Amino acid sequence: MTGAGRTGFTAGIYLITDDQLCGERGVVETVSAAVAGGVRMVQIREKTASAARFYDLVMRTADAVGDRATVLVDDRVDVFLAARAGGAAVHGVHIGQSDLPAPQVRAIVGQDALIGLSANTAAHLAQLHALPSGTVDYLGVGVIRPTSTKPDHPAPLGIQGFAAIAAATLLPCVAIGGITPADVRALRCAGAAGIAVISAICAAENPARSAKEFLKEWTQ
Ligand code: TZP
Ligand code: MG
Repeated sequence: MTGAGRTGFTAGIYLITDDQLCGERGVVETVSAAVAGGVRMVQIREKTASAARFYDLVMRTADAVGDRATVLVDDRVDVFLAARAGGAAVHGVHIGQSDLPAPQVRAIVGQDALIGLSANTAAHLAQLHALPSGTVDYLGVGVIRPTSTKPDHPAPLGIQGFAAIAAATLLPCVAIGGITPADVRALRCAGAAGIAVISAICAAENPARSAKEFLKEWTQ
């Protein structure tokens, strides 16, 4: 997975970073530990950092991850492109419904970058299915349960709501929002291609152990 290739979506445990929740340990060390514990996709998410700080964090995190996991940048297509231009092994971007439209993002990042899109309604799926195939590589679908990590989150879907979305698209669906290891098997049965978590790993005393707990439920 090293270098700038559209490596494809990797199923399994997907970590999204939060600088505050990582605390003094920091994002890079938390990501490293989580990847050692079995995380295979990492999304670097910074809602308040300057472009310069975000870029620096992406460079350092991608360097620490190496070829052990897929690395994505949240929202900021410019930061992703800059990191690639800087030689980092970053694989793509994750965008939301209020970010740049997916076709425009595809035009900017090129055919060899992964694009993930947040989607949680039938209307989102209808819009997506009207796009040329290959515009988007996977969906982030949630929230599953209420979560304080994203205070403005939409109404929780629960496992059944997630299953309905996953059944209505051929794209891989990553479940997100308020997920603990206890939910993992049910989500997998509901069609999840991945499990995205922030607080359960970033705020854990031992992120490697937490990642292993998620992975154990995923692989059982
Ligand atoms: N998008 C939907 S829920 C969420 C994001 C970024 C936060 C998920 O965090 P947690 O701590 O795993 O509930
Ligand atoms: Mg976003």
